[in-house]
Amino acid sequence: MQSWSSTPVPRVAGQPRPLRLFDTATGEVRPTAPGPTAGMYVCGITPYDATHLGHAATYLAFDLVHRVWLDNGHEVHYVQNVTDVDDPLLERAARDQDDWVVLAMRETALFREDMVALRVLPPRQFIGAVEAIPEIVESIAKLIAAGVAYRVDDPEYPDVYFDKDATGRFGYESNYSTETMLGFFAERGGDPDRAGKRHPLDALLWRMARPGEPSWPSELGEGRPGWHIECSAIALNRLGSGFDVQGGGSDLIFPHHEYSAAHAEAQTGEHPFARHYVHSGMIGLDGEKMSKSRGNLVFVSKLRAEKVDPGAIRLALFAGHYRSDRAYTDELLAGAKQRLATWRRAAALPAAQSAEATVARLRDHLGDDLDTPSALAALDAWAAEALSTGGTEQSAPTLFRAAVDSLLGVEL
Ligand code: 5CA
Ligand code: ZN
Repeated sequence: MQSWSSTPVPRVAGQPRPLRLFDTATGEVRPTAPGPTAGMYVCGITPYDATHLGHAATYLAFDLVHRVWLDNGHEVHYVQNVTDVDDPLLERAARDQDDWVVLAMRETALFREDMVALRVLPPRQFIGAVEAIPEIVESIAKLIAAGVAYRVDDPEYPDVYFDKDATGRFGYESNYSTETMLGFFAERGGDPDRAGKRHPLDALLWRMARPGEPSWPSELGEGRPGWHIECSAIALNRLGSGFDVQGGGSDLIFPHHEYSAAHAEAQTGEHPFARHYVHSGMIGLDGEKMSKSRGNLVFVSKLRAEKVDPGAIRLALFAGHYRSDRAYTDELLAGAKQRLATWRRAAALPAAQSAEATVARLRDHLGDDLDTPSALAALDAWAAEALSTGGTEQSAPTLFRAAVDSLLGVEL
């Protein structure tokens, strides 16, 4: 698929700081240690509705990872998928008597526009599930050949499933108990009660064609892919085993990222699939997780139509830590607009006190598991002083502006 256009990222004077991130698998903040090229895969949208602020928060968190790595002189090989065929998309299309292909294309196009407006740096490869079907089929065939995938005993629909114990490490990514896994599996697209499975937690790899459902011919028989194998194959084929960051919202910790990793590791025999599993918290509205199924959504496109500055949307979402579940409120956005206006006034001054120590603090905070609340506070302090006592350094407002642009993606 076509990715989206990039905005330039200015170089910022001073010393970059390496990036440490919380890893779900080990439960600790650890240094990322990319080579010259850092590899990142972030799970993309299922395009049946517009991008809401929860999605935006997740892509903005990983945009900061991207930017901090760039600041450290790494190239970034960023890959993102689009789940452009899956049950929720087909269900929405059926409900609205819409063509699922057209629905997916329309919402993906809107997503790209939202990402450009929010100045999210684009993935190098933006890959749809449909276009990846041949490579997904190849992955599934390898799992069958390795004896870790099997067909359910159903003559009508002999779907292919994955033996969750294939690697002997199942559970290492989420660290959840079997009971917790079973709960999330049922809640998040799994089918614990499917007759003929060897274990309730075995996951679907290939669904044989059903009447009225889209399907593709393949060596596995006419059908369509399961969800986890999609991201597993797309990531593995572009980034290889042991890439730096596998990312997404915390609702993907289980089952999605556990199985994506297990599918890949069972094929390659290599561990780990990703060196860090990084998860952003859930954005809520009115006390509940913002989600398409609940319908309690604030869309990025709606805020854009209301002429809300995308910089204010970024700052509203950066006001809380990326890992914390947090609420979106009108007050949060109002506060972000005010902060943006103050920073703009400070950046427009002809001269100010030095910004070097502030930029160092910004880098320190971002390097420390993307601590944006502390980073924003440091920038607030500089702006307040610049606007009150000020200073005579003419390059200071320019340095401040470049650092906010490059590291936070906010244009002043
Ligand atoms: N297509 C799959 C991933 S392969 C999917 O989960 N799509 S999605 O459209 O439901 O979500 C897209 C991304 O936004 C995922 O990373 C998901 O974890 C994240 N996300 C969804 N809802 C929220 C929310 N309320 N807050 C923060 N992130 C969210
Ligand atoms: Zn995914």
